[in-house]
Amino acid sequence: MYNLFYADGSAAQGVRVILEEIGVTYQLIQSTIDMSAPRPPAQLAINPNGWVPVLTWGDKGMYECAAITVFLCDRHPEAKLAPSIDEPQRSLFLQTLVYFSNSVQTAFQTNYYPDRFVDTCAEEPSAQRRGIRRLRETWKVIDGQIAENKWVLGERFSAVDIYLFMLTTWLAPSRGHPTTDEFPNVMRIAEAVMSRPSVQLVYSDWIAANTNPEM
Ligand SMILES: N[C@@H](CCC(=O)N[C@@H](CS)C(=O)NCC(=O)O)C(=O)O
Repeated sequence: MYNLFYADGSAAQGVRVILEEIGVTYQLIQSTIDMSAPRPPAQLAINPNGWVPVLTWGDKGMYECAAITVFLCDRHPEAKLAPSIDEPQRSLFLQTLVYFSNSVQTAFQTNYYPDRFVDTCAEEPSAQRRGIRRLRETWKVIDGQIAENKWVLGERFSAVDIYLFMLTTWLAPSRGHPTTDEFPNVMRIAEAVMSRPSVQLVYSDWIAANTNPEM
């Protein structure tokens, strides 16, 4: 039994999809990404940074979405969401997850949370613009890496495809972000991931708001 500190629109949604794919019992503990709202004390006890996702099981807990992803995939190998440590695609699995976490997510953060990257309010618009440019740069790298592959790892679906989908939902044209139209290989995988029942459940609100039912 897992507990997931959760907020819609956050990286906790990706972890929730993985829990659904594994088919394990879990409980959502409502948290928030609203910077002016308090976090549950039990969440802060594990992650003093205040962000989600935070996963707990028994008397243990952890944070960092990419680390949680690897942890859950390894703990539930029967779900076949990741190559095992002796399979050849393991290196690309780890490389892409860490790149998502430290490069693509940082580009998002530079745009969404510019105050974390610059010293004064006056510099924030510049950081936000750089974040948008960095989004283009990093998604382009991923698009090139995917090339003609069916999934990020080639023929095999994995948790890194779920992670990719989650990150695409944060692309906000209203903020000047690129759209997935600019990254056709990314878009192809995101659309394939979206048809999975786990994603339809967890992202039902996002899908209703962002897709055209006639398509
Ligand atoms: N590196 C962390 C970043 C998590 C993160 O930025 N979470 C955002 C939502 S996607 C959040 O909780 N923001 C509110 C806050 O930072 O207080 C991870 O990948 O888990």
